[in-house]
Amino acid sequence: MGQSYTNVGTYFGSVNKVFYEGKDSNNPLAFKYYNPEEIIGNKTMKEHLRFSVAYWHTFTADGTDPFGAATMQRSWDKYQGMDLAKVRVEAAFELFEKLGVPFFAFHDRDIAPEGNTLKETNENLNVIIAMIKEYMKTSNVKLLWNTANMFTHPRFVHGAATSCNADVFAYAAAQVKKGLETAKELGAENYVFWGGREGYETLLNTNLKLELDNLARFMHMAVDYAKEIGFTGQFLIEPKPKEPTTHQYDTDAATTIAFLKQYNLDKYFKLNLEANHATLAGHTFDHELRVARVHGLLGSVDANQGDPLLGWDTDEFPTDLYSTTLAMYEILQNGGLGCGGLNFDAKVRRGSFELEDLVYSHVAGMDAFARGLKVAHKLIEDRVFEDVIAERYHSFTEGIGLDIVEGRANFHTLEQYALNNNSIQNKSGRQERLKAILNQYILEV
Ligand code: XUL
Ligand code: CO
Repeated sequence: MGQSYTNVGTYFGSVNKVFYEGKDSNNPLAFKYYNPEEIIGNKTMKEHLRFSVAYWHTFTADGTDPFGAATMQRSWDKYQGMDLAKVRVEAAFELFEKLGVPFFAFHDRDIAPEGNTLKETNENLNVIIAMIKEYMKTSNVKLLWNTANMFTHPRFVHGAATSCNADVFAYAAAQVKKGLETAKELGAENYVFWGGREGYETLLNTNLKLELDNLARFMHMAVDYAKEIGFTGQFLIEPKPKEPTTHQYDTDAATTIAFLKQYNLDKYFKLNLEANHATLAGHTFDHELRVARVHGLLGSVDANQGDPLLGWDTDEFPTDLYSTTLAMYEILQNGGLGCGGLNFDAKVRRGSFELEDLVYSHVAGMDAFARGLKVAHKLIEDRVFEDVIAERYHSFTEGIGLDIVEGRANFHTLEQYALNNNSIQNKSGRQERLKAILNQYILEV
């Protein structure tokens, strides 16, 4: 095990391992709904939910915002550079263990600082990757995914794979090459692309066609290199409509699916869908999950929520039971997330600066999804919406509807039918009634 900088196991001070105590517990450091071994349907809660801690928000972020300085108080604050990077690994594995989460996720630059050259940067990474690998041997925690941060450094000012500068494209390729080697080395279950700066500000200086073609070329190169080194994890792409660029190329699930299909990438990629990105795109989270699901491309989830009063990506911990229930409904209908998981791409608020808040926030998110899982499972078991939907589309199971569905109808036959049919009758969609039933389930299951 790597060098210990303080006493391993004490970064979170008095916080002990978090256990399930049930809904009547007053213990803020206990799960009220997440009972990892409880069987729901055919799997345990732990297997269904596949929780992951995001390294960047939890161990790297300091609470800086566009208006103010860092606020976070962290027991690893006093270190710098590579020492800080090493201490963060120790703190990270302590928290994973205390929360009992099976996964974590990181960007390359979260775990190790950049050096003066790419070579130095990769050497820094190698040290930390080796340390993480040692820790993974003695813990039950696996890497859900890693990714490359190609948005923070000024070299990415015009993008990475969609930069107007071929030197930047080459640098980004080298960075993802290293990322895939890291994924292979640490046994990552997925590799994520979030197009941080892959978009544009104005068409007045942008060759949109070349940028999209280059983005696809870049992803094909990644797929080829993964094959070459034998990395068999799932490739994921994470849609987001705006922020940091005005027009992000991977705006939402539908746009991203069209891109993947246009460039023959859909057999290699699935989607990693984030709740706050969905709402920024003007969609609900469950809409994005449904769109990906019906295309067979639902891969993984960045579990968080936005603030409806703010128009930016606040990455709050998910506590909205409506959203977690409807998300779990889509995930269960998808037959689970396969090798994906629920990654808390979420940060404590700037005012929640104490170390314990990192634990409270994860407990809140895990409980909200556990409850969502239970409610969604019961809704499906009772066929609450399935029967309503089957009845609503009944007209497509017989007569002219069946002809349409089975490809026997055309504009001639349909015109003939319409001319002879003088009594179109619609039925109520019963939206409010259904929402009341959903409330009953959320409150009573
Ligand atoms: C940014 C975001 C990223 C990705 C990984 O909004 O969600 O953290 O999840 O790069
Ligand atoms: Co995300």
